[in-house]
Order: sequence, then structure tokens, then C-alpha cells
Amino acid sequence: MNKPLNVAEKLIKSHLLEGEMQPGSEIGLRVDQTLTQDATGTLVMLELEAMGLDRIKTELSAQYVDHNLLQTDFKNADDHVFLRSAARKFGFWFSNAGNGVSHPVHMERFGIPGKSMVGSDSHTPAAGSLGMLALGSGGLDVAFAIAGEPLYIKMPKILGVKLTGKMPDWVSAKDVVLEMLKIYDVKGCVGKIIEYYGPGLSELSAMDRHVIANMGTEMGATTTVFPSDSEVKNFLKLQEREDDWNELVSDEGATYDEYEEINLSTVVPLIACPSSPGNIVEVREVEGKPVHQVVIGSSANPGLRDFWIVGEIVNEKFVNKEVSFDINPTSRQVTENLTLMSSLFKLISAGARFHQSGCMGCIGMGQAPASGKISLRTMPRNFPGRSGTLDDQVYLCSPETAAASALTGVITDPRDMESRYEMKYPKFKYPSELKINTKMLVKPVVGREDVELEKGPNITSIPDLEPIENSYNVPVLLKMKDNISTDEILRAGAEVLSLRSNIPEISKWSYYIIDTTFYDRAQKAKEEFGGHIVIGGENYAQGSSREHAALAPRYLGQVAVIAKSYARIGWQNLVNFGILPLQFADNKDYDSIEKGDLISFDNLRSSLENKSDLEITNKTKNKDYKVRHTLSKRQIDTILCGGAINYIKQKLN
Ligand code: MIC
Repeated sequence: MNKPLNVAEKLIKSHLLEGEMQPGSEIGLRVDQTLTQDATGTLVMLELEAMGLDRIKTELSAQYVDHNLLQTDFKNADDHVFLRSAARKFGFWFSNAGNGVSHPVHMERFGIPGKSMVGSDSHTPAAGSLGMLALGSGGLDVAFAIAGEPLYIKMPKILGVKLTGKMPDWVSAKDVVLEMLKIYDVKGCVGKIIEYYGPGLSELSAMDRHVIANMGTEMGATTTVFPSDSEVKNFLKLQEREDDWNELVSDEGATYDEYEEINLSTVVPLIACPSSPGNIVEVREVEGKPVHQVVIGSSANPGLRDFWIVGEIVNEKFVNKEVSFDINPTSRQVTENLTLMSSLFKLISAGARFHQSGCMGCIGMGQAPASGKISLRTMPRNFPGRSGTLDDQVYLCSPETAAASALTGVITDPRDMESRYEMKYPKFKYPSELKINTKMLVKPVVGREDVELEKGPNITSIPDLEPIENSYNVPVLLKMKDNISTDEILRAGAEVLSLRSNIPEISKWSYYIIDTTFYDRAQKAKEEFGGHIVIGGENYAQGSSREHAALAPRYLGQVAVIAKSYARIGWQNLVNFGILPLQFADNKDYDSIEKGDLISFDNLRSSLENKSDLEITNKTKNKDYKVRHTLSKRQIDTILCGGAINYIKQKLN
């Protein structure tokens, strides 16, 4: 008899093109849909151009404009024009600036249970809320998928999280995922898919599941999946897409590689303290701290409910005068429905600064908080400096906690609303008919391969990368601690985001948050030694999928990273751009290597081809180290020829 399968296994099995479903071994997956957003999408389009693609080979590919919305000069606007022309040329759906945040819009308009998707955004797993196999990846992986190539990942373990109990009042989906982060921190789910199951699922609407699946990324998970059940059916029906629903549940008797249980009845309001989504405490533990800004929005709390409940809590009151109360609605559709439900009126009357639909402050596109002051956000991450303010104090919480704190001006447990304002917990019900808005979604056009890509002056081609040399003698330019995020490797924020299509310019911001002298030192090391390496701790390059965090350092001559361990997407991006991701064979060696040490690599090419352990020498300390890699044969070939673009070109020739 066949082994009963869980939802994740069913999804993988039905998309498996290469490899065995053995945890840790490389598998190749068929990709049905792709999602790209503007901040990473411009490189994807340039990559498609470099590959000579004429038309998308997926069932559906959608390009969103939701990140780079501030237009302080021509750069972001030029990117939007470029993306529109690329969507026309290659056959993408195009979601115009102002239409909304990619993940919830995709879920509402295009997500289909049972399908696979890869997106150039680390929060793509949000679509797991519908029973999709949705993974975030670097842009190159997405470009390959668009061109019909498999998506390669290491077969993850499946972590089954059983949900039991009933959700208490004033607690919502965000608290559930923060509870998971309390247990797993930012790297506890690396190499795993999180699958939620059990009776507690009925407590969570499809949009609540989106909140939880979205932030599975913050635990390092490969993705998160939920079954496609009656909740998903109801959701698609409301979106007038009931025909796209199909059931996807685990088989009777299905098992998991690892188990966890969350009793929803015991979850309390939680908050992630600066500056990591894994820094979780109960709201009670930090209550009373003065708050300077409260921001509601982003893909981590995108549902109509998440805004409606804030409106209900602040209704007929005015937020504390010290607080900037910022609302970033998810989409035009959400805004229209908020208007029809009078929530918009309630929010604005209570003092809301209402912004356009999009990611906005989540990625430091405006809304940077004042130095050292507390900003409470319903967003997914709070890595150092990501908000645009270098010494930021960003806390992550539920809409309930955010609204309560906006009213009081200090961090407040939302359960206190009952005694302070004699308020009952407002229970959300979807209106019987939702207003559907698709006006800013542009359909793919057929037969427009002759369309010229419109490139403004800030859009430059992807630099050519040289194959890896056989030997190097290069300095260590940085030694970093654990959990370095891509926000620290390549800054977020308005000033830098507009340079996403210009590698020479954006490279000037490499590691800027960690060391403002990095760029100059890297230039010097390139001239003098032909390159450099950096040292990382555990979980190097966690967070966003931005491949700029590999491509920009590579452009500055980065040959290798030696770290204790890597985040999945960050690791894959290094390989894609020809940087060797090495690990210490003995983590004690991390202690004896320092910034400024000269490291030599000999017989690199043949060693890489033949074994996974390499010998390197610290010339400064006169010490040998063993380092290793976990690259597949395909990835070794990729590194040898200088990255994935060269590899694909070679393969095609
Ligand atoms: C993020 O939340 O960090 C981002 C901004 O959406 C990134 C993508 C990017 O850097 O453009 C992500 O999650 O991948």
C-alpha cells in the first residue's frame, strides 16, 4: 500500500521533476506560477533579456509594482515603465503601482490550491495559505522558472504543527506566528516546510493563514503549507473564483518528520522586540514603553479584517497626540471595502495618516521612524536599519496590539481595552458581498515579443562575471556575528531601493549597516589582491530574497563567504552569482580568523570538482583550516563557470 502523504508531500510529489524526496538531497520542481515584484523584478527582467527568452513558459506569471513607490526622481518611475514594457514583451500579468501588495493580491486573484509557485520575494510562501507550494527565491531562480527550467531546492523535512483549542479574544493570527517564532527563533525552521493541521485550523480564515504562512519565512522555513479546505473554498468564493477551488488535504494516517503542537487557547498577545523577528516576549513584559509611531499594513497583516479591527478599536476616539498613526492599505480592493464598511472614516477620524497601497514603511520606503524612538508595526521583520533609520527601535505585533498602543501612546496589551474603554472584542465577519477590484491589473498580451524594453538611464545590464580562478590570496574584509540579514548586507530604504537596477551604484551600499568603509576597502582589495572574502556566523544572509546581497559583493570581488551556516535563499543566491558558500569544518576556527587576515586558496577548481572538503591557509596566522561545501554537482559547475547566467549560456550553447 502507498504511504499516506501529508499536504506538503503531495504538493512536492505532484511537481517533482528530478531527484528523490529524501531530506537534504537536491530536487528539481516544476513551477506553475511565478510572482515578481518591482524591487527584485527589474533584475529578473534583465536576466530574461540576457537569456533571450521570448515568452513565459509558466502557466501564469505576474509582475507587481508594490515596493518602490516613492518617486523622488526618475529612477523608480523609470523602473515601473521598464517593468510594464517587459510584462508586455514576455507575457506577464502586470499589477500597476498603487494596486496593492503582491502576496495578498496574488492570493486573491491568481492563487490556486495544488499549484506551485516561486517568487522573487521571501514572503511568497504566504500563498501556502491556499494549499499552494509557494517558495521565495533569488531572482535568477525565478527567471529560470519563467523560462521553463525546474526550481532546485534541497528536499526539506516536514514539520507538522498541530493546532488545537480556541483563539482567545484580543489574540489573532499574528500572535500565533509570533508564538512559533518564540519557539523556533529565526533559524529553527531552516531546511523545513511547516505544515499546519488539526482541529484548530477551523479558527483561522484563509487570510489568517496568510499571516502565518507569510512569516514562516522569518523562521527560515523553506515554505509553509495549509490544507485547501472549506475555509479556502469560502475565501475563493468571496473573491468570485470558486471554480479555482479544489480540495487538498493530507491522507488519513499521514505522518511528519517532526512535530509541534500549539494550543490556541493559551496564546497571548506577543511582540517581537528590536531588532529581530525572533526576539519575542509577551506584550505585558514591555507594556508602558512610549510609542512614537504605529504602522498598520504590509503582507504580514494584509487582510480586510486586519484594518477593520483597528478601525473598530479606535472608533470614536483619537490616537495619542505623540503617535504618528500610519495606515498602508494592502490594495485598492481592501481600501474600497474599508470605505464601504465605514472603517476608513473611523480610521481617519481617529487620526490616521492614510498612505497609498503598497509595502511602504515595511521596506523603508518612507515612514522612517525618529532616531531611537519606538515604532510598532504589524509588519514581518525588524532587522537593524531596515526602516531607514540606523538606530531604529522597531517592534512587530498584531493589529490589536498596534491599535491599543496607538490610543494609549505606550505599548499596551489589547486585552486592557475591555477595562479602559469598556470595549468588547470586535468580531469580524466578511460582508456578504465583497467589492472586487481588478482595474489596475493588466492582462498579458499575446504576440508582442517585438516590444522594445524601455530602459531609463538608471537601468544597467547585469555585469559579466568571470569564472572562478584556481588560486586566490585574498583578505578577510569583515567578520560578522550570527543571523546577519540581507538588510545588513545590502540596505533597504528609499535611498538604496531606487538603485536596484544599477549594480555598480547599489554595490556602494554593500554591508553599509555593518561597516561604512566596506565599499572602499573592497575596491582596494580588488585592485591589490583580485578580491576578498568575508566571515559569517550562523544563518548568514537570512531575510529577504534580494539577490543584490550576493551580486553586489560579487561585483566588488567577493570570492567566498565562510560561515557557520546559511539561510536557504541567501546561500542559493551566492551560488547563482558564483560566490563560494563555505562552512567551517570545525566551528572553533571561526574564533581564530580575523578581519584583515590574508587567506589563500590553492587548487580550488580541481578541489571543488573532486571533494567537498577544502584546505585553506591563513597566511597571517600561519594556520590551516578545513572548510566544506554542500553544493550539488550542478551547483559546482555553476560556481566554476562564474555563476548561473554563464552556466545556462554554456548549457544552451
Ligand atoms: C522584504 O520583505 O525584505 C522584501 C523587501 O520584500 C524582500 C524583497 C526585496 O528585497 O526586494 C523579500 O522579502 O524578499
